[in-house]
Amino acid sequence: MKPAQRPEVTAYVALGANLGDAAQTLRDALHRLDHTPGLRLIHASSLYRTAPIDSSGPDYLNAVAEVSTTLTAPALLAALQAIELAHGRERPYRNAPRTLDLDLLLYGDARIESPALTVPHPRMGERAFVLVPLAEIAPNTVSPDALLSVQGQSINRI
Ligand code: PH2
Ligand code: MG
Ligand code: MG
Repeated sequence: MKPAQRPEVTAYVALGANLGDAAQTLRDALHRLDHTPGLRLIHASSLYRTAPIDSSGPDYLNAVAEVSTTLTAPALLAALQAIELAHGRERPYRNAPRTLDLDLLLYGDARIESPALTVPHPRMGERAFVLVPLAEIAPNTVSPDALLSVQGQSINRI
């Protein structure tokens, strides 16, 4: 008998990088997302150059991807971490500069609070580098008030 097919869920993933060739890294990560079993890339935002927030090092490049997935949220998180590792991600300390960061922002309308994963992402509402690219591809998920509240943060579409 065929295993039961899980329903497709629309999820949003934030991409960030500020070490190495960040633009190439983000493009490669989008390609890997689309080639992960159980995952399809639906939309990718533009790339944005952003000043580090609570972090150090060079400016970041950030983007957001919409994916459609039959993976559970923990399996999607594991797939994101595998792509980070493939790009040589190290975690010497919190918010350290990084070759690649992939954060799960939204997973359908799920609310998840486990030791490994909180969805919606707890800090997404405070960060222009998440809200602006998310609003580009999924305007209904971001309120005008939220966008106004991050207006002072430096972000430029490239
Ligand atoms: N990620 C962080 C902390 N600070 N700042 C910018 N501009 N872009 C990021 O992706 C970023 C950050 C933690 O993941
Ligand atoms: Mg992050
Ligand atoms: Mg992360």
